[in-house]
Amino acid sequence: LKQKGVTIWFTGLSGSGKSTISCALEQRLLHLHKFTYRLDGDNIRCGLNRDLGFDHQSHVENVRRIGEVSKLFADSTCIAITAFIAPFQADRTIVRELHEKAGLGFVEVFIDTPLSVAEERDPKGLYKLARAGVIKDFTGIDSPYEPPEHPDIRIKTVECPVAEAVETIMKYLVDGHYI
Ligand code: GGZ
Repeated sequence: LKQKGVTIWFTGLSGSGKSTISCALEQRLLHLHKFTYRLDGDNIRCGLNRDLGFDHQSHVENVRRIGEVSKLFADSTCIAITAFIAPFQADRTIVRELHEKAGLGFVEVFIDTPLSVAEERDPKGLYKLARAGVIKDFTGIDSPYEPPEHPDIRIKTVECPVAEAVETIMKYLVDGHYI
């Protein structure tokens, strides 16, 4: 007997809404008594990945480690939710293949918010610092973000409220028998 878990992999710019939507999804799943765990900057970049910065190689290694950890959570039958920028397509593809080879679900959710909107929101004031040159290698400003061309789910936050985004993801998970 083998139960299967799944990783729900959010990707998008800083300030795109990954944290907000992934937290709301986690709450929805927890209220349904689902075994769920969310990986984000607070519990990963402060611990396991505290040796990593934001240069190209650090983004690659950050995503590689998060991919391996989320796979372990999914392997334990958990619904793993990850909320990181994960800027490079090649690295996201590697993580998908890692899951698929292990027979685990992988659902890529692109939080599709234009840079202009994310920069306007600037919840932590980081875009302002990046524009001023105080923060270097900031994703979207002087470091690239490669949007997924074929995400499993695309959420356009400009036209889609948080509750609706959560329902879209829930429907995908139920219809695909992930949960
Ligand atoms: C991008 C940075 C940077 C630079 C600090 N570039 O909006 P936030 O603040 O809370 O999320 C961003 C977070 C990015 O970390 P991730 O682990 O998600 O990135 S990645 O998957 O790309 O490796 C941002 C903050 O850290 N931050 N400096 N230079 N984001």
